[in-house]
Amino acid sequence: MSRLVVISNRIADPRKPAAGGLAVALGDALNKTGGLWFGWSGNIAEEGSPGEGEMHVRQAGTVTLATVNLCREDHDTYYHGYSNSVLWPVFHYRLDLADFNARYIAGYRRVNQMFARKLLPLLRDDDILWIHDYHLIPLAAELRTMGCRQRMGFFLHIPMPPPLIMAAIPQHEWLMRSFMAYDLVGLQSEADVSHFKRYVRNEGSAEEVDSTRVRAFGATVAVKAFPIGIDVDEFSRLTLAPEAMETCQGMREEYSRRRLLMGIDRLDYSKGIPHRVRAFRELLDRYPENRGSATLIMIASPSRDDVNAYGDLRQELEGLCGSVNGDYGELDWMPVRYIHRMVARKRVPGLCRAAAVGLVTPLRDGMNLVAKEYVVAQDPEDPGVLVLSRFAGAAEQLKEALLVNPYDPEGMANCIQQALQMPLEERQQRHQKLMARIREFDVHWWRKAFLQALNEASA
Ligand code: GDG
Repeated sequence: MSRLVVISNRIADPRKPAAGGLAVALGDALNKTGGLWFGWSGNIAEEGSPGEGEMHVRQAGTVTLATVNLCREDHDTYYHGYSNSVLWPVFHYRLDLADFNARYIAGYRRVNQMFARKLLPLLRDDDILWIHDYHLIPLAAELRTMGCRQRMGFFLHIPMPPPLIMAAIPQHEWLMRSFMAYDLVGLQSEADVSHFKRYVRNEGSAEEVDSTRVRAFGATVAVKAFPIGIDVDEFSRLTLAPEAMETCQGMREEYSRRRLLMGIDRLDYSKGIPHRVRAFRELLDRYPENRGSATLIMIASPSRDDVNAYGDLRQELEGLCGSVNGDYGELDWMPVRYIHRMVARKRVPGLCRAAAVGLVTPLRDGMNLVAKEYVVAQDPEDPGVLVLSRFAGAAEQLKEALLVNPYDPEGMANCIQQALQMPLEERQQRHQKLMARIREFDVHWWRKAFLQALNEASA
């Protein structure tokens, strides 16, 4: 069996419980092949020079973890700059938030070249490389230039934008050509696949070789949707563990006279958090029977605080929550509970289970794992209702959720009202169907399907 090499911006020790579903799934695959995981250490070396990072290699069971430090300039341009101030906003359709600073692309290329240089001596001839996410799009092309002939697959965790949005990035053609150095490009949804194919058709005169492979810019690549899943068994276990049960019980007691609605996200402008508060306000306005009862718990964990757009978002959200509480709150009822802190992973399923409505309303999202976690955490006898944005990749799979348009506060308020009033039998039926699909397409399915397609693509 070939050795698996995973490359991602950040790595996690797959043996640690805090690692999360993705790290565990990748860890399982790496363990089977005695694999290598390569990425940034998370450390910034204040003394280092651009394009030069010290590498550390250590063993975690059968898996080798290799990490590279970044100097301040590389961190600011590659990570904060091009990855999070160009690719993240544009791929989420937020051209207004993109900062096309010329320093950023130089840093992005420099770090990808450095990663390729550091990784190359660690590789064996029959390794299979699986590269993750928008930070590392050109890595395969850099490795190929250095003579690397191993099989290489790429998975994009965020959405692929339509061609005309992609074209706003000054280096769009270079970026899209970089994808062609892979044997397989995996995307989250069919919509993403169609955007990719439209781009290469329009800009690269692509020919379709078969249903998955396209030939463009002088190369052939397989492009396919692999909607990422969660580790259903692990999340179910977490849901029934004492910490989650206590959290759920505690919430139910504290809010015994209320109906709970819940949202949990990283505080990111793609997640539509202010839109959710506006829709909740609309709910209280249109359906006054919810006043004194409906309570929105919003956990928005801190994220990328030092990028400007995130500070603005935080202020907007604080203002919105304050105004709903000020306008509608009573001495014994606070409509919105907003928590800008990370909640312990063990408590997340308990929060989900206590909520009658799960609000997952991103403006654009590659997949959104919270939608799947919310469903898995429910009591099948008395499940809550998932209200899901049609702009989340998850909406392609989770048709039995109530699908909403987060830009339409009235429509969203009507859907939330429908969720709050949904009869038990309908809730159970929807939950059963959602659960079956989430279970079938879990994170292990995702990993196996991708690796099998990569084997086939490069056969
Ligand atoms: C990218 C893509 C795609 C959130 N707050 C807390 C917390 N979380 C956990 C959730 C969930 C995870 O973080 C978030 O996953 P998402 O999928 O929603 O979002 P991104 O971080 O944006 O991830 C996304 C994903 O990659 C995978 O491909 O689905 O579209 O953007 O697991 O539960 N966990 C804890 N405390 C919190 O406060 N412990």
